[in-house]
Parts: sequence; structure tokens; C-alpha cells
Amino acid sequence: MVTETTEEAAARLVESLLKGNRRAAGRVISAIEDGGDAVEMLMRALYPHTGRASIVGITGPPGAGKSTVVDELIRVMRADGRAVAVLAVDPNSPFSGGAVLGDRVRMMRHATDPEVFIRSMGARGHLGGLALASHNALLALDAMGFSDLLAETVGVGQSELEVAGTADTTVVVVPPGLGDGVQAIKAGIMEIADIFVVNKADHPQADRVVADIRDVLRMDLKRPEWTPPIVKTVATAGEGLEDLWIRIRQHRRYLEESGELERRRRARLEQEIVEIAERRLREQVLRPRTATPEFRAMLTDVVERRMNPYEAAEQIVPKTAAAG
Ligand SMILES: Nc1nc2c(ncn2[C@@H]2O[C@H](COP(=O)(O)OP(=O)(O)OP(=O)(O)O)[C@@H](O)[C@H]2O)c(=O)[nH]1
Ligand SMILES: [Mg+2]
Repeated sequence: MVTETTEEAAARLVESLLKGNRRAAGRVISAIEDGGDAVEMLMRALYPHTGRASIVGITGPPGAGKSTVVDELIRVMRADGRAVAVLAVDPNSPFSGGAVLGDRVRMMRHATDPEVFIRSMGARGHLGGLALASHNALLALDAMGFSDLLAETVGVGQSELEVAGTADTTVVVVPPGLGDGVQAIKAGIMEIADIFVVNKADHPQADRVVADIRDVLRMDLKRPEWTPPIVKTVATAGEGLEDLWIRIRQHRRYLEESGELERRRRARLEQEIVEIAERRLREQVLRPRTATPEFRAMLTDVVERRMNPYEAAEQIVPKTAAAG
């Protein structure tokens, strides 16, 4: 139930976040993760303060070195005067809140830096979908005043691609020595990469991977204005990260100057509105009409061939209603 006190509590919490209170930020992100009614109230208070930060998505197969790259990138970005917030999203992890142990250890040295914020997000909750939850969490960090947001997502599945889709710039980290080479990560992910990082460049197979990616890019004629650069890094030695940061800034400039940033953000928001509306339709229209004894009886009719699925759907949402 939306009561005035919870609305006020949400506004107060956001007020506190806007002043830079990390505990408040943690609570806001937890509420966003839970995906309950509070999200709407929080976003009402947060949204006017968002839209300033750059969002960089970092994705790639497990163990590619994403967290090590992020940790080193934070160092380079801090030296450049940026305030950096990191959200590590793992759709396969049941854990949430705080950082995943490995990441926490890895990024520990930044823990006392007031201009760095690190948080992880697991698969718990997310009634509205992980992509929406992680994007809303990034918006909260944007409102808090971080100039640059890094979203690390593990893996190359559908939900990871969706999370990556909410970033302005997507960095795909590819390690050498994948069984099938680049083919193994090709599906879907090559298309979303704005920048490739071939990490573990200390590995003898690294140049082979660079050549493989070049081959794939040569066949990709969809992006005449921006050819994704390939950056080699040895994250464990801190090598190549300055170059990566230069490329990220170049991509940002390209996005702004070409109008592509505006287009991407517009398309993403359109998708988001439609998703929220779809969920509402499902919950408020479809669910009540399918959670009835009449529906169970109709289902039996369909199972026993007395009715076909189209006729049954017509009983739930008549064509005339759908058209109107
Ligand atoms: N040789 C070498 N090892 C690296 C390099 N970068 C990272 N590693 C090692 O690779 C392992 C995985 O690194 P992470 O940064 O945790 O990789 P990740 O992609 O974040 O892993 P997940 O989040 O579990 O998918 C660690 O043992 C790192 O020390 C590198 O440039 N060279
Ligand atoms: Mg990681």
C-alpha cells in the first residue's frame, strides 16, 4: 500500500543519498533490488537528479579478468579526477548486497576512497527484471553525484546482454585461450561491443584473439561511424588501462557529437516504459483473469480439444479490446 509515511520515508532516504550518505545509498539500492512498491517512490524522488553520469558496461566470459580490469580502471579514472561508482552484477549469484567476496578483496584498496563506491547485485528478487533493477541502481549512483558508473556483468547470457544494453558504452573483455576462440563468445556479444579488451595479454594466444576479433569486425558493416577499438591489457600488472580509459573517453565523445548518445538513451527509455507498462498489464489485467476457476476449466477444454488456444485467449483479452 502506498501510504504517505512510506512516500515521505522514501523522499527522506533519497534526500540523504543526494547529500552523499553511503548508508542511505546502500538502502536505496537494496530496496531497488527487492523490487517492491518502494521502487516507484524512490525513483520519483531520484529521477530528476539523474542523467549526468556516463555509464560504462563491462562484460565478458567468467574469469576474463573483468574485476581486475575494473579495479585498475578505477585507479586510472581517479588519477583523472573522476568519481567512480561500480555495480558488479552477477545473474548467477544468489548473493546480494555488499561486494562478492572476490571482488571485495580485489577492489579493497579503493574501499576508503570517498570518491569510489563499490556494490554488487545478485539474482535475488528483481520482480521487474535484473536489467531494470541494475539500471535503477546505477541511476541512484548517478543522482548521488558519481561522474562515471561502471557496471560489471559476468557471462554472456541473455540477462547479461540486457544489463549491458543499459550502458552508454559497452566494453567486452575477452581472454585468450577460449576453446573455440572468439566463436565461443560471438553470439550476441560481438554486436554490442563498443570497445574490446583483450586481457591477459601476457598470454601467448593474445595476438591470435586480437586477429580473430579483427576478422569478425571486418564483416560487421552495421557501424560505419565507429569501429570498436581493440585494447590489449595485462590487468594484473596494470598495463594498458590508460589506453582503455582514452578509448572510453573517445567513445563518449563520439556518442555525444554524433547524437548517438541521445538516440541510445531515448531508445532505452522507450523500452523501459514499455516494459513497466507490460508488467502492469500482466499483473493487473492478465493475472486476475487467469487465476480463476473459470480459467482452469477453460484450460481443460483446450487440453481436451473442445476449444483452441486462440478462442481461450479471446475470452481473456477480446480482440476488440486489444485493438481499442
Ligand atoms: N595472467 C593474467 N591473469 C590475469 C590478468 N587479469 C586477471 N587475471 C587473473 O584472472 C583471474 C580472474 O580475474 P577476475 O578479475 O576475477 O575475472 P572476472 O572476469 O572478474 O571473473 P568473474 O567475475 O568471476 O567472471 C584472477 O586470478 C586474476 O588474477 C592478466 O592480465 N593476466
Ligand atoms: Mg568479476
